[in-house]
Amino acid sequence: MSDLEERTFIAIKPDGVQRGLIGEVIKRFEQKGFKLVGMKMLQASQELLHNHYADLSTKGFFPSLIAYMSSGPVVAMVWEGKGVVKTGRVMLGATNPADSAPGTIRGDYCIHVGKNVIHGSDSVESAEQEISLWFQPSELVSYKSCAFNWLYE
Ligand code: DAT
Ligand code: MG
Repeated sequence: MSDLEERTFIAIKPDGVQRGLIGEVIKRFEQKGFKLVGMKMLQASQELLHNHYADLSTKGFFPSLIAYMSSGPVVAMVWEGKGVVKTGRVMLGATNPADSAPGTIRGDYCIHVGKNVIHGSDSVESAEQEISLWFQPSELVSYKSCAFNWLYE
């Protein structure tokens, strides 16, 4: 797979949806130059969230994290492009908004780690796992068959 086809899983959390930040998040990734290859709005099930955050299951904040993530609909997305996993994390900002730089999504739009607006995969491996957890292959598009050349290819 070409490095131009790297993919990451991004999810706008329930607080981001409630605060009207869907368009702002999409705008930032789109204008950066990444390609949207999958998107859906859903109310995440307990099972899905337990799988998604399995590595945090022993943390004290795990129950409140699951309750928060299931408190309303989320927007699940897959974005594609060179370095999208790492750059996506930079665009999100640090996990704790107290440490997130201004100009990042978390730095600009939140103040509490328990309501930090957005999720992004932290490695290529976890991105692949999260994408397969949240999406069926048929829900993702490919730009390969397009009759035009993408700007950066
Ligand atoms: P990230 O979302 O930046 O990958 P993570 O994977 O360590 O961070 O944690 C997942 C989410 O869990 C995070 O976005 C918010 C919540 N969380 C992390 N640490 C927390 C803490 N100390 N208290 C409350 N919630 C926390
Ligand atoms: Mg994480």
